This record gives sequence, C-alpha cells and structure tokens, in this order.
Amino acid sequence: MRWRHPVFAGLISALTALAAATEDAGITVRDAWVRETPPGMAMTAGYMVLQNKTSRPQVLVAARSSGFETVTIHRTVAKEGMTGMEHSPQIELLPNASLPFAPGGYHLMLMNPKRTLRAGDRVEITLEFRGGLVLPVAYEVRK
Ligand SMILES: [Cu+2]
Repeated sequence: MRWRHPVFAGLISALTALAAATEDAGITVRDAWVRETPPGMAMTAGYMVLQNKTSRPQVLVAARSSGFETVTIHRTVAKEGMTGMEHSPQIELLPNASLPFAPGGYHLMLMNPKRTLRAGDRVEITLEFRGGLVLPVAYEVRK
C-alpha cells in the first residue's frame, strides 16, 4: 500500500521523468551513486558511468546540487608515490564511448551535505555540458 502514497508515487514519476530526459539528450548516466556520509562527515563523493551516445565529443563542464554546499569535478591521481586529488575543470567524453567515475579516479567531490545521507536515500545532482545541455540525475546513496 505504501506504493500508492501520493508523495511516493510523485517521487517515482519524477525519477522516471529524469531518466527519460537523460535518454533524450544522447548522453546517458547509469549506476549513479553517492557514498553514505557518517554523522559529522563534511565530504563525500559521487560516482556514475557517463555514456556519450552521440557522434561528437561532449564536454562535462560543471555539476551542482542543492543537497551540498559545493560540487566539483575531481580526479584522484598518483604522483611520486603520493595519492591526491586534483580539480578537473572539464572532462571530454569521446563520441560513442563511456567514461566511468569510480573510486580511485574521476569523482564528484561533494562538500558539506545539507543532511546526513543514508543508504537508500536519493540525492539529485545536475550535470552541465558545454553547449547548454543540463542533465538532472538521481544518485542512490550506498554504503
Ligand atoms: Cu575529490
């Protein structure tokens, strides 16, 4: 019966609409997830697989979310035996290719979540591409 709750039904249709919008754009986002934040944790990261289904390069230039103070595009890099993170101002997606954002590589750096994120929650992050394409994506919170 919970499925018939109007708020819950509304959420499902909103998420379905988001998925549809992503398909239409020629860029798909799958396996979008955010790491759960322990209480008091001021940062976490978002991961996904971006797939460019168009025949031309697409460039991710920004990400934003009302759920966090800041969202930036980062890459974990190893230099001289040290692991660190660097800001990636933009990331090019090659035509008809996919690019994973995964632990140890590209990630969305999510600072100061507005609320504690627990496994099973969803948080929306909007991806912005060069040329004005904007994709709102629902990320699932996982442990
Ligand atoms: Cu980072």
